[in-house]
Amino acid sequence: MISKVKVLSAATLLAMSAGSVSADDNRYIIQVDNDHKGVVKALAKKLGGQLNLDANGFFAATFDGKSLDDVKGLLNNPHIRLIEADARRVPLALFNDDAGDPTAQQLTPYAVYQSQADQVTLQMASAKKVCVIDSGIARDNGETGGYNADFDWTVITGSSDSGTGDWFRDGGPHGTHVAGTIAAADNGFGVIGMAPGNPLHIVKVFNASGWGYSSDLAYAAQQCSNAGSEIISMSLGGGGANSTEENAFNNFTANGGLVLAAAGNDGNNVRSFPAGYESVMMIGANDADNNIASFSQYPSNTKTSGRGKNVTTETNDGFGVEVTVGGVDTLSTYPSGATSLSAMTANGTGYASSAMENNGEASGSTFFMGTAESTNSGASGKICVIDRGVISFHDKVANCENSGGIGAIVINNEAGMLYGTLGTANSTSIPAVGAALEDRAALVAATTATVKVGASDYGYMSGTSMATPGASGIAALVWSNFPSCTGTEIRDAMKATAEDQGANGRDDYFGYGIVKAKAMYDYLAANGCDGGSTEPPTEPPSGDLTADGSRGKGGSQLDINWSGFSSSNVDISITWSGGSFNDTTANDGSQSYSGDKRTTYTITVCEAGTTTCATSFNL
Ligand SMILES: [Ca+2]
Ligand SMILES: [Ca+2]
Repeated sequence: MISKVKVLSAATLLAMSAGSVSADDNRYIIQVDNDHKGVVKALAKKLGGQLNLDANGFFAATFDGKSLDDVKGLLNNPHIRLIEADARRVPLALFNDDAGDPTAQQLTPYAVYQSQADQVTLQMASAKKVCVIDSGIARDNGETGGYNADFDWTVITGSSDSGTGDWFRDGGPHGTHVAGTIAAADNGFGVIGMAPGNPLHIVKVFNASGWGYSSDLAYAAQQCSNAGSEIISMSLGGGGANSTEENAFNNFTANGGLVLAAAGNDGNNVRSFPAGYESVMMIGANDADNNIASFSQYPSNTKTSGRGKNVTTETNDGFGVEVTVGGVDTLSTYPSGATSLSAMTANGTGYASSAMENNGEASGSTFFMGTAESTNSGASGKICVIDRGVISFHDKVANCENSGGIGAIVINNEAGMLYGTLGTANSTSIPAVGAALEDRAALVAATTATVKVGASDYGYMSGTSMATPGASGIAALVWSNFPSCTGTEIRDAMKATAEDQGANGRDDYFGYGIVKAKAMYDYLAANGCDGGSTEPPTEPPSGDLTADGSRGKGGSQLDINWSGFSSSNVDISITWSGGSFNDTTANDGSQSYSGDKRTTYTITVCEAGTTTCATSFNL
């Protein structure tokens, strides 16, 4: 079949490098026919424009201090098709954490946006207590005394264990991180949980030096129940089923509760327990780009048991991963000062950064040093803004410091965040952070900046351990709005409304897909606790029509195929985080588009002019 490549319009293509839009940088896109581009460029230059980019059918230019209307007024030329603001893109991922300093502002982790938890309100009067069986929680604040202000301690209870000690002292940061993902308070700083301020019961079954046993979990389930919990969240697991343990979770579920546990982090198809019990909802992890996490275990939902002539196989959703939630580089709470984190602002706006070296905090005017291959007295007393390349990170930061610089920002020279260190022979002492290439223009243009590297109460962890409390928090959040539902009904609603990812339909990696809180809410509001007889609203129509696709040309070409359509044309709809594109084309079975290789697209093919469509798929 002949491959046709349709280039989306220039403006659409630019918009496809998805991400958040920043403040206006006085930079504009001017669409112009190529024959007259030279004339228009000359005009733009004459009127004070600085050319940023020259492309087929358009160019981009900066007009300092000019608004869009100003530029439209200035460039009044018949060969110009369109002038529009050139919005800044930060294509780090489909979903991003808020950038900033969590001691000064509240940061929303990406998984909250990805799962729509920010679109549903927790009803505290009917909140469901979540029992967190983990390594305890850090209640005391080591720095200032008093209680850790990231949590609402009036709604947190716990059970201590003679072997592991007090529930309110952390046995390693794991339990505190997990609890923050569920319920970190909405208090203006730090991070925010999926169900901020939700009641918790903490059962400490392991600590930094050891794991618990099946009997511990069976006993813990009873403690959860006795404390009035209706959800159990377990970011733990291991091999081997155990009937005492399974019975404990069966009972909890039969009494109307909901139990969730991690699929495991070995990146294989082994079934972990307790997640592998039918009564326990197994949670996998996805990343900020809607991809499955490489470590997320993917057991089949078919179980074989018995021997010889008595072999039986049984297929049940409960044996495999049921849904996923963001669990790669999850930002959450740590015990006081137990991790390190960087923060950076430029002209007062927070930008993503990575800690390179040297604890400290610096704030002042900026000085752009290029690649900083030598000292420069202009950097004295200032924050050095430095490009990656030519010499080592260490030597760049040393040249900044030896020039009198007080802090350093090293900007990547390829897409994405710069993660680096200054090496074991580090001789510098000023705080140094890495920055993303996508933020270069803003950082170079900024006149002031702050850089902070230091011990932090907030930091990152990755694992199905991070996805599980995400799912538990979302369950609590949505359930509080429909308190008469059972835990099993909440579990069913979560599956029915998850966003399908990976292979079409339920698959072993994603289960039913990525949890979407608002879709869950809408589904329960429309259909009642039992889901009613109507199809879930987000379930794509299906039939004999099929559509799929692949990526070509280094990932930037979207090759789409379909079959079973009877109309002479088909409607193709392409959506991505922050945009959409529609096209009607001949029903000849294939079509290609160019896109951005870093962006995930959802593609739907329909009979032209109808809502009869093949199941949507992602590229
Ligand atoms: Ca299960
Ligand atoms: Ca799937």
